[in-house]
Amino acid sequence: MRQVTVTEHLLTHQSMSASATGRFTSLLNELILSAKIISRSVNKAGLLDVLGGTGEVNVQGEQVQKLDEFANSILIHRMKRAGVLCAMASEENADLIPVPEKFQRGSYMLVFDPLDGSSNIDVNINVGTIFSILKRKDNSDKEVSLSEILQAGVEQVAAGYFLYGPSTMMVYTTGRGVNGFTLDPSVGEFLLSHPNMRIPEDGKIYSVNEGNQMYWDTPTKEIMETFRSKQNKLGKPYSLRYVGSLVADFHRTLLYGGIFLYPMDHKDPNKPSGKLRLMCEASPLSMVAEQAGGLGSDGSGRILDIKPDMLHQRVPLIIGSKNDVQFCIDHYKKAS
Ligand code: AHM
Ligand code: MG
Repeated sequence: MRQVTVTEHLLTHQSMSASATGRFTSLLNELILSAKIISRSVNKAGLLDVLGGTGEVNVQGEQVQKLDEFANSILIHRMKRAGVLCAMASEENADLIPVPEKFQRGSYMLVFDPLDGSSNIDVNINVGTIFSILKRKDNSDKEVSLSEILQAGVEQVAAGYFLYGPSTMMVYTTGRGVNGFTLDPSVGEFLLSHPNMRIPEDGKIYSVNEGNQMYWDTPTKEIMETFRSKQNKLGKPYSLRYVGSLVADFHRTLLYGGIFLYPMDHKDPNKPSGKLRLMCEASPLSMVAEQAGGLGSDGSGRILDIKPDMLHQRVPLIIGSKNDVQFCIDHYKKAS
């Protein structure tokens, strides 16, 4: 069977678009190269001096892992030079990352989580890179302002992730379905392995950090109780799977169906909130979910409709099979 590389797939896809300029392909190609470099280091993590923390705490108040820092610097270094971006934002950086004037600039903006799930890296569990691609609304030469990147997820031009697991995979969408590619390390190419991915409409798996139960509100507790009892559509408990790496938990949900939840909690009693970040985690994965026939919600509406007020805004995230997510939305509505 003839195998299609991600570049071939991109070019075929792009030639179908009247506004194609090749710039988007350049962007994705540079992103793919960055991911290959990150993948190489993740695969050898136990052999290189890259395990453990740097001793620093990032803008999210979390320990920075050495591989977090490595992945972040690779992405910033390469993507600045791609010639197609005007700004970036990373989960690891407090502020917008402008593309300096000395580099060629374009109108795309890239938001990313360089190494999602990195607290798992020392125990050799899957991690990933999540990306969201936006476009600047006006074509001015002025420096990009923060408000220009604070766009709702519905405005994303493309979104997806790289999963560094037993195989390295790239899953992405440009708004015309979702395709998955697997890195063949012997040829160094991502090959189309999962064309036109679809999330089953119903699932049998729920995925949540059950250890947070005491911090949930009543409707959230009731939702989880439904999944783990006979009160659900299966008439028996759902299976529980929780890796603690969003990309890995999402990827399983995309393939097998079911639901992933990181609901709002009251860990900080003065400030109930979700944990996951809207712009670099929830929005890109919700675009993938919707394009695969699933849903991404904060419990009341579509994640993709939320316009961020801040770069590092956090949201509750309920994502996966359409009917499972809808059940949660309906339950929250009934309870309100
Ligand atoms: P991060 O590794 O980019 O900081 O992401 C946060 C991670 C997600 O990958 C995962 O879904 C979640 O945090 C797990 O959180 P918890 O340990 O609270 O269950
Ligand atoms: Mg993350």
